[in-house]
Amino acid sequence: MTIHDRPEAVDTPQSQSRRAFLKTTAATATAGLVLGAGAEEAKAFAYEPYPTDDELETVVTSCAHNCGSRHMLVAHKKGDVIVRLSTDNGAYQGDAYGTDTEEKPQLRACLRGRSYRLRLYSPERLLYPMKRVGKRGEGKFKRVSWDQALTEISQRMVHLKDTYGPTAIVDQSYAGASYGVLHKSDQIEGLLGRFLGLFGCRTSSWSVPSYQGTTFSSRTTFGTIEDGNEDDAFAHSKLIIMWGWNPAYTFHGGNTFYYMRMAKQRGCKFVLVDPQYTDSASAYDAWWIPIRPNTDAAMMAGMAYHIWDNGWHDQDFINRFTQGMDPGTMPAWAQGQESFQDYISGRSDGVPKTPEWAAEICGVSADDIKKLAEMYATTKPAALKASWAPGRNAYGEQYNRMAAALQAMTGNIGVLGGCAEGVGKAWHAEAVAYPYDEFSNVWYASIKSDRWAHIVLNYPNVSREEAGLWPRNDHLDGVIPNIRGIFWQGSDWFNQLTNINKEIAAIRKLDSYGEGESLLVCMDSTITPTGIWADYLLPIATHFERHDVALPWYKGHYYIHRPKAIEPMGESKSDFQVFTELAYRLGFGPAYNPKANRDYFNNPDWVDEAYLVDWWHNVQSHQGVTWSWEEFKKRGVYKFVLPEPHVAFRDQIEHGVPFNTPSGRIEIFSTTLAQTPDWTRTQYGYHIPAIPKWIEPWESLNHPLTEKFPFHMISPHPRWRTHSIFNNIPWLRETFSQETTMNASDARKLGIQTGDIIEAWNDRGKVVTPVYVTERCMPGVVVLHEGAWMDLDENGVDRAGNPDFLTDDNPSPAGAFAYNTVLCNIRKSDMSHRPGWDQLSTARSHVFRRDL
Ligand SMILES: Nc1nc2c(c(=O)[nH]1)N[C@H]1C(S)=C(S)[C@@H](COP(=O)(O)OP(=O)(O)OC[C@H]3O[C@@H](n4cnc5c(=O)[nH]c(N)nc54)[C@H](O)[C@@H]3O)O[C@H]1N2
Ligand SMILES: Nc1nc2c(c(=O)[nH]1)N[C@H]1C(S)=C(S)[C@@H](COP(=O)(O)OP(=O)(O)OC[C@H]3O[C@@H](n4cnc5c(=O)[nH]c(N)nc54)[C@H](O)[C@@H]3O)O[C@H]1N2
Ligand code: SF4
Ligand SMILES: [Mo]
Repeated sequence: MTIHDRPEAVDTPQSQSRRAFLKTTAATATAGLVLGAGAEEAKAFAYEPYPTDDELETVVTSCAHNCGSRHMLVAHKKGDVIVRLSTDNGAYQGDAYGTDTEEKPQLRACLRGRSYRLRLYSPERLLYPMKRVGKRGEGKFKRVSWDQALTEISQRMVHLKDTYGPTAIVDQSYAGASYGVLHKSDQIEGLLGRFLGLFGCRTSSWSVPSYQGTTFSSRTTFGTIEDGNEDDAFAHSKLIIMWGWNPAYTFHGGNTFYYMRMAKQRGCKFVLVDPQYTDSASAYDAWWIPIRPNTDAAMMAGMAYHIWDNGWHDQDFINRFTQGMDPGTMPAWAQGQESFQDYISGRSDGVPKTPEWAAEICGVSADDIKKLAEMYATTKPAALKASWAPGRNAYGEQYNRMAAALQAMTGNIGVLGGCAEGVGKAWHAEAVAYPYDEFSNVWYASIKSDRWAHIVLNYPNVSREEAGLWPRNDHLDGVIPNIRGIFWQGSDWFNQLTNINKEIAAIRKLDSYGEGESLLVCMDSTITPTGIWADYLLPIATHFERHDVALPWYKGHYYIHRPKAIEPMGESKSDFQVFTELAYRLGFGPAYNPKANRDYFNNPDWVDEAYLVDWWHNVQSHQGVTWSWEEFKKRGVYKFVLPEPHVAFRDQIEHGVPFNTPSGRIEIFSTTLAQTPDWTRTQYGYHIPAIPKWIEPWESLNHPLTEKFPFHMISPHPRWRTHSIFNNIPWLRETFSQETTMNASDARKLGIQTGDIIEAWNDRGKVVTPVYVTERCMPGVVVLHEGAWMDLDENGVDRAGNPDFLTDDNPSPAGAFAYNTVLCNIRKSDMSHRPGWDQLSTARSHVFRRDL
């Protein structure tokens, strides 16, 4: 039985207010018939659900999660209930209402942020600790006390560590609670890593799903991931190439779109290189160049060829700042080795990477490749913004390195209006209020994040390169972890990593070890698809219910105060409270949370405040902030005003400061890669060439496998969700739905029309969705957004349409997650799509609201 066909409606706050609404509207209608007599009733309707501002208390805070930005939310509350959310209107920093300038723009929330109240009070909200009573994945839980949950978890942890060693428990914290300074869930700086490290049992997860290939490229080429400009720099570009970038959907900064519009008004031209025509392209009237997914590095190689062929490159820049762009910039120790130009011209391998050569691979005509190359090389300054999605691919690192080579050969680095972005982290925020010390990133094994299931399934017959095992200098080097436990904190990774069916098989293997020999813990504010697979669910207070400071996401120069806007709902606690209490039970409480005592579990406020005050003092001394902590708390947001737009590598280019690479130059030819003798001894495991190269991915539209699976599926990030967060929000689901986008000619061949239900499948899994037929997606490509809450039927088909049932966990050499390297087939289906969450988990809070 599904939620939707329950005989009695479930009593949620929404349904209660709806009933109240219906009652009062009925009363109003009657009152309207007998004028005057029903005035009392009508008044009740006018005031009840919508209290006026004078009756409400206003609290400035920020939105949260791993969404591409960080905006202000203003909570208007009555008592302890948030009844309305609004956002920055220019007034909250003490400026006049409406202030919104190029130098100090408003931090206005998007549709997700504005609907946050529905997440806060959703029926999926976790209010009590829960313990699994059914099979893993079945979704059956019962309420237990905190004491019982933490006692059982700590006992099991000790047993697993004692029996299976210091690598038995995997840390799968992720970015759900990043971008706060105190209550963090990051892989390295997070609260879980320090907790498990001090406990002495931790396998960490080292690769980042977002952009591991890009990180590798940025670090290799520039020696840093801080290769980004602040958003306002875009307003100075004459040409912006959105390469696999859709800022109308996937934010990479809070005001990117605003500054790009400013560029447009000043005459900037826009290009989109993407298999789909996006809303960003339509907003800026961009020239759309549809490209076969995964073939970007080939197209870029063709552009490099054409730029050299016509002498449009910036030789002076190349000579002064790069290593290995051409034979003349090869280091003395590598004379005679292959430079980038040797490769592009074909001198080294006999294959000139001409636009014609590239056209065969990427499906873009040689003429268009030439035209774009000319535009990019001859328009100054030009921003080639090579986003992460095309790098979220097999050999994705090659695409990002190739983009960096183009940015460098045209001299667009360190220049206002240019762009060196790979990862694109810009202004440097003071990120950690909580102790970040020798205990913060202790691990006994570190694996590529999405290989945990492969390791469990094949243990102990797993090679270090299959696991992506990070090298160590002690007896644990090369030891494959015997994984027996997982902590999910701030992550819905079971739903978000690659190849979910393989993860499910891994859970079944853990089951086979017997009750008590494995442990799955999920800490979250809502019941999630991952939580469904856990043994214990620990309810976590949201950022409205604990004290913190919000950080900008990659771009932006401001801090937003996050007071405790309301008391924690139900029995929820912050992650920090839970880990501290567990640490006390395991014997290292004071070391874990040095400012606290054990009372922290019940009274966290003064400790949190003490950490935040220390952090603010740091900010004051490092960043020239003049406000006191009290002033910051009063005003709610501190916006820095920079003397000029922040442009990455300006100092290197204008003042000769060396790049942070071994040679001090932009390394197109990488010193480190050229000098790596044995790749199997690195975390990467496989050979990576010293210069960027086109390498055929293991699945693409050029592959013979298209006989069986003729469509290439890409899975971008949705506008109406932050990954999986907000999937359960009715308002947002009304604006967009989970659907597969496909080209009209493909649909015609398959007899499919918009609104039909289709199934998409490959050897790894099958999903069901409605279809949207359009010319905005190129033939052969289908688009399905990531983050749908999986919903398996009895045959193992995902009726919700989560693309990670089709993705592959194969490791790309530099660690890129190959989310967009997927072939599949499509057909019309008579199975139903289940966009909501049909599976009734007994951990959903409304079950308890009703029963208690
Ligand atoms: N097919 C496909 N899959 C993808 C991608 C893709 O492009 N295609 N993209 C990948 C990328 S780039 C990413 S970053 C990942 C994201 O993967 P995840 O990080 O797993 O995704 P989220 O849905 O953001 O999950 C974060 C979870 O943290 C919880 N949370 C939020 N705040 C807190 C808190 O304070 N404490 C605790 N304990 N929990 C909290 C949220 O409720 C949510 O369940 O997805 C990846 N998956
Ligand atoms: N609304 C929203 N914003 C977000 C997030 C979110 O979940 N929701 N997540 C945030 C996070 S954690 C991340 S990592 C970033 C991700 O940011 P991005 O990686 O930039 O975003 P995506 O949405 O994955 O993809 C952007 C575009 O790349 C195209 N694309 C896909 N594959 C290819 C390819 O092979 N070649 C080319 N040329 N184009 C391709 C897609 O069609 C899409 O239009 O977004 C952040 N912003
Ligand atoms: S972009 Fe992110 S921080 Fe901003 S309002 Fe939307 S969800 Fe919230
Ligand atoms: Mo990401």
